[in-house]
Amino acid sequence: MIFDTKNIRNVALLGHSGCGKTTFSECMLFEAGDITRRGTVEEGNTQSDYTDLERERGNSIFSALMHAEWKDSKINIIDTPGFDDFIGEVISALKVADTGIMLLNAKNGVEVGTEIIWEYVDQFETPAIFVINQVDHEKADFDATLEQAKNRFGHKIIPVQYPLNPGTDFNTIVDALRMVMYVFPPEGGKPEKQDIPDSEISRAQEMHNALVEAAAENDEGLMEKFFEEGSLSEEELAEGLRIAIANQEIFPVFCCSSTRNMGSGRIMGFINDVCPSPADRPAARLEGTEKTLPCDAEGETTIFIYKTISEPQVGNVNYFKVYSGTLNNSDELINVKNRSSERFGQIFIAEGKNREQVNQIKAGDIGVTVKLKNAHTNNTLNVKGVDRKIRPIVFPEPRIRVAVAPPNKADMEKLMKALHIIEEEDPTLIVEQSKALKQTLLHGQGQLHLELIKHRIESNYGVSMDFMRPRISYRETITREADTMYRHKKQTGGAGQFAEVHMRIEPYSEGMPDPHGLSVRNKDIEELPWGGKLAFYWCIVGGSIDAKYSNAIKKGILSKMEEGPLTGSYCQDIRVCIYDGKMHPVDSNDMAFMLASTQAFKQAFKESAPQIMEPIYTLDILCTDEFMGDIMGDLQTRRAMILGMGAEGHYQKITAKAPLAELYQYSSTLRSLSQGRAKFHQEFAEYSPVPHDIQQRLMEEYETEAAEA
Ligand SMILES: Nc1nc2c(ncn2[C@@H]2O[C@H](COP(=O)(O)OP(=O)(O)OP(=O)(O)O)[C@@H](O)[C@H]2O)c(=O)[nH]1
Ligand SMILES: [Mg+2]
Repeated sequence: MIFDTKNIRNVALLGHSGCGKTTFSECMLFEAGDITRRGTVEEGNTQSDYTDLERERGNSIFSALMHAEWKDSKINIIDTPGFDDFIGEVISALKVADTGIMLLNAKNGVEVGTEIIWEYVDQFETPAIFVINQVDHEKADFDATLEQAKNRFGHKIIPVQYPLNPGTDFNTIVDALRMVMYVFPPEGGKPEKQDIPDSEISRAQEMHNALVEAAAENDEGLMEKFFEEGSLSEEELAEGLRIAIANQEIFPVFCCSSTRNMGSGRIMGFINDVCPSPADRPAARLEGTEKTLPCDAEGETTIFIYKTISEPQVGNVNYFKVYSGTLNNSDELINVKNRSSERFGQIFIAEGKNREQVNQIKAGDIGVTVKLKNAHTNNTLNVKGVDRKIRPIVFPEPRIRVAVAPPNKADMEKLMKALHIIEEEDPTLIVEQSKALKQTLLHGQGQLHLELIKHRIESNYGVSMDFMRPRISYRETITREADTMYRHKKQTGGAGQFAEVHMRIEPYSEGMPDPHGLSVRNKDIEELPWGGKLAFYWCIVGGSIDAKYSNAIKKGILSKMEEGPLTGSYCQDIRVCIYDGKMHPVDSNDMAFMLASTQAFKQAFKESAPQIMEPIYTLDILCTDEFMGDIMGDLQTRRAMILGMGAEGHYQKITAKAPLAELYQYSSTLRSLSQGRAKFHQEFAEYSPVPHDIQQRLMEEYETEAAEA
């Protein structure tokens, strides 16, 4: 069946892990008649959580695309994972969704995951509705959850419904939009409509009035009518709400029990009647131009890939949204990124793992394809002759890193190949071959994210990998002045080698005075590729060293700065003055001067109170009161410095600085300290000196390593 743009609804299910998104999606499919039995996450038989990993864990890891036909609409449902580690999946779903369905857990209220995800909903300006799920739970507190949502997300939160009897007896919802009461049979599904009892009328009426007012507020005509007649017809109300929701002026709130299948049908009805179609959303923004692209099935075809995943046997599976025009089976489109022409030999609509081939997908709709040659997440493909680029999804910076290596060195190439395949499909993973650390690093969103990548590599590509502590990118510098000289002399039969260099080294700082007692002939201040500076001053008087050797001398210094004398780390912020030396008319050459300066530098460095510097990161931690003590206590064991504490919403925010060396696997620690209810952000701040005992230990370790090598 082919759906017109105006009948398409793209919704993303969003919310903190465990609030019930996957269970809710199962209700939607069941109510729409797409499945005949509702699966559960416990049994591992839902449409959405179809990968082995998800079934084993009982959590969503990947976003899953499904669809339900409801009245006139095809509702594309993207069920997203709630775990923070998989935020990339949420972001890519939000890119193509036209409505976000934010589920709250009635027993927990607004959770950290809710907050994190809301930031993105806000950023994408996605219209949203809230569903307070799990109202059947014995600890469910609908009113408190609603209150928290209002406090957190503001006056735009307006309830449409409330459960009459939340808790284990739950079976009744009062609907203030339709002014009717739904009573569900024990097995859930289709409710019986009843009049709202007298005892509830005033509460329901008050809610109704708030909805009418909110609906009228954004439309002058409706406002007038509302003032004149004191009410609006059902159609007018729906129209007012439609505009208000599309403009993110209101966020209506529903309630539901997904395990009992009570409430999802009404929500789908609302999605059909009131939520925006892709054509009701602002035209898509394009890269590199002010022009925008309206969602019009009659336009020239443009599609955007929001997600790529490789499946064993199948290869790359690409999920895309048609932004303009209509994609027909066998169409050829050109990928803007690499100009490669791709034939869409098979296009599908999806139901989790299952795909159904179709002939056509119209603007606004979401589809799947396989066997494209060279197309990935964030690529735009156009019909020939069109050169549009949909603004790409911006994925978050990585938050943790780990070093990896195969247990068997010979498998390195195989491992890198597999990692690159996963990196290509998962934009929140970055694979780095660090020359400085001599390690392969994975940068990801969290421990779980990386664990799952390991699992996939092992099961799909038959190569294992070990996680190791990543080395720290230390820096070396000096804290006082030292003068030294070095003579390089070699007499081996024929031509000898001779060079003598006298140098002074000092800690470099911006705008420091000229060196005392020396006359500076030339200043060369070089930014080092790893940060910091080398100030190289030529202070030779009377031609004791020919200026033609200055380059070789600088090179000699740089070679040692690249592999510092203390631990082999980069050196930085040093001023070197070459002020005397000797040369030999026959035996001196570039090589001899390079060697002499390297040795002189190394010697001087050790005499100038050298200091190892370590990277310090700023941490912003958001948590609830109850976990503050434990989190602070843990920070104290990490050489952290607390910079500030204060309330942020109903959270506490701790700002601290801590050495990167102490933050290995911090995200896991924080998760277990807070039962998953804290979040943090870390950012490089500066280099600062390591304490004396650590410096000693690092130097000893380096020496042992060097001796073993
Ligand atoms: N009592 C009750 N339990 C529910 C309800 N909805 C979901 N659950 C349970 O909550 C747990 C988590 O449900 P999921 O549907 O996997 O939650 P999710 O939001 O998809 O979680 P992630 O995929 O990790 O983000 C399961 O044990 C469900 O059975 C509900 O309405 N009532
Ligand atoms: Mg899920």
